[in-house]
Amino acid sequence: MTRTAPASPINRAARIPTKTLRQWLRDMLLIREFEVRCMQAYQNKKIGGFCHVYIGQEAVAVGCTAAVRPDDPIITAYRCHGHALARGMKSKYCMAELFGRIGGCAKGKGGSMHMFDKTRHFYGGHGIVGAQCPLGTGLAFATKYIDEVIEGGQSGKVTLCFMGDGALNQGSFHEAMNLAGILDLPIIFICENNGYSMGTAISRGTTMGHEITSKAAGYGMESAVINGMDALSVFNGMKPLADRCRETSRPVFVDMRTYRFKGHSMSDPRKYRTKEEEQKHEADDPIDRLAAQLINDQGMSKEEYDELIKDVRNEVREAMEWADASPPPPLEELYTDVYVETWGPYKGTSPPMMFLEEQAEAEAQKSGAKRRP
Ligand SMILES: Cc1ncc(C[n+]2csc(CCOP(=O)(O)OP(=O)(O)O)c2C)c(N)n1
Ligand SMILES: [Mg+2]
Repeated sequence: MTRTAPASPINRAARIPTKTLRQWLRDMLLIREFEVRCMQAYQNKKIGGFCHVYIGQEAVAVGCTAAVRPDDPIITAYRCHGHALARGMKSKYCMAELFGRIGGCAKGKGGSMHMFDKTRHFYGGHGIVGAQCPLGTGLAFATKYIDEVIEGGQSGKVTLCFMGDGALNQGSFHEAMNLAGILDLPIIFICENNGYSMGTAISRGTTMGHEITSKAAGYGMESAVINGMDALSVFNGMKPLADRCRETSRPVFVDMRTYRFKGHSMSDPRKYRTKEEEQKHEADDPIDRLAAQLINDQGMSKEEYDELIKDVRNEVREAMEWADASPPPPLEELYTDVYVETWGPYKGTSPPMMFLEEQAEAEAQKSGAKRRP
């Protein structure tokens, strides 16, 4: 399956500070390195269950996250390591979750498909195709309700709800789109359109697969097509949509054109597409593209680029060592965090180490700042 994504406008990098672009490049390199090591760890049986890597789609999570505020909620499907890292989850907690260890963000009980970081307003990681669409709609409803009804002000947050193109045919997607439209909810549905739902090409499984923004028209919703293989196009396309969504509290749908370089999951022989097709897309690597922009237009040296690569390699190596040293969850954990024990806000039985460590770090920083004259 070969499709053409919209061309990227030439060098709009100038408007974005070099420091920011370099951070995006680091984030994308980190995701790539993380996923490559994750595939190796899976083959070495360090990771069990299902595992879906994000290689090729890095520009989407990084560019979209950069277009919103850190406290705007994000929710996604099961291909979720990249989004968690882009939102700022430390790689060691993400890797420990994949390893099924107690140090993981969900105490090792969620695994690859269930990354979650409430402190960073990252609400998963969901394994059921399309399940996150109504949940994302609920998040948008909650922020609007808090802002307008409880605080008595104006709705001021934007929820990003990512999904794969396979979700387009789920009832939950359409119910969510309808509700978001009728209730004027501040949510952006981002369809990471990589052209395949497992081994089914979009043209074979989805009506109007060549123009999926037509789905939004039925719900009276603004929509856009964005080149997801270019971080700058993602940011420049998403930023005005997010700003407008925040201001007007009207939902948006985005056809984010992208491509996954690897199989659907670790056990996919990719017989449904040709080597030539894969090579064509791999030649349009979003990381190479941003690196070239930084080197050619923003004065980044080859040495600086190599340094970034070295830096993320070290970080992921340390994350793997940390994850490996973390013990498996004790048996009693089987019975916790399953049902609410009492009515009221659910607090969980014991917060994950990630939450406790980061809370302690934040408190130490606060008291350190107070002590300084
Ligand atoms: C309701 C439901 N049906 C079927 C599955 C099995 N399944 C897992 S992933 C997948 C394909 C989803 O493809 P897409 O949404 O395009 O996401 P991508 O893998 O391309 O990121 C299917 C059918 C599931 N998890 N949930
Ligand atoms: Mg897909």
